[in-house]
Amino acid sequence: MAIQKTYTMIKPDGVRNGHIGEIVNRFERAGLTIEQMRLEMVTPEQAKANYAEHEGKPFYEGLIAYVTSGPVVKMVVSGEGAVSKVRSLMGSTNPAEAAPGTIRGDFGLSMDENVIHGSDSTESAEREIGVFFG
Ligand code: IDP
Ligand code: MG
Repeated sequence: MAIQKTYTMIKPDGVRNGHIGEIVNRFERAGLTIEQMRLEMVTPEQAKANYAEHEGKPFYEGLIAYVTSGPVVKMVVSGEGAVSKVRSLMGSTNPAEAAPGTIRGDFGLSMDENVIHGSDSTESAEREIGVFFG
């Protein structure tokens, strides 16, 4: 598999609950490289662009409100198969179903407060890196 770049973001609950160091550590231990990293708010424009595929779904408005509610850590991460590697480290979307040892399985609280976002394809990664890092 080729070297890829992906976009990943520690959501407001992950920052608030003190999981930044642990998550960055897991990425580095998995052989991934942190290329860019910023602690800051998500703007409403960034939130809508990132979650455009979910517009109109019942949870969409809550998701936008949540992800803009407090500081996040925005990252570009690279490495061999980085897109799927980050998704594996994250675990399933619903923390109740995420395996122990995954970030969501270990730290996730609910569908909204599920700690982390990660691009789901190389196409999404390219788009999301553009949204968050210009
Ligand atoms: P992902 O974050 O694992 O890629 P997506 O299906 O892309 O999952 O959904 C984006 C985010 O929207 C999820 O991380 C979660 O916070 C929220 N979400 C997804 N589905 C639901 C739902 O059915 N109820 C509430 N929130 C949801
Ligand atoms: Mg997704």
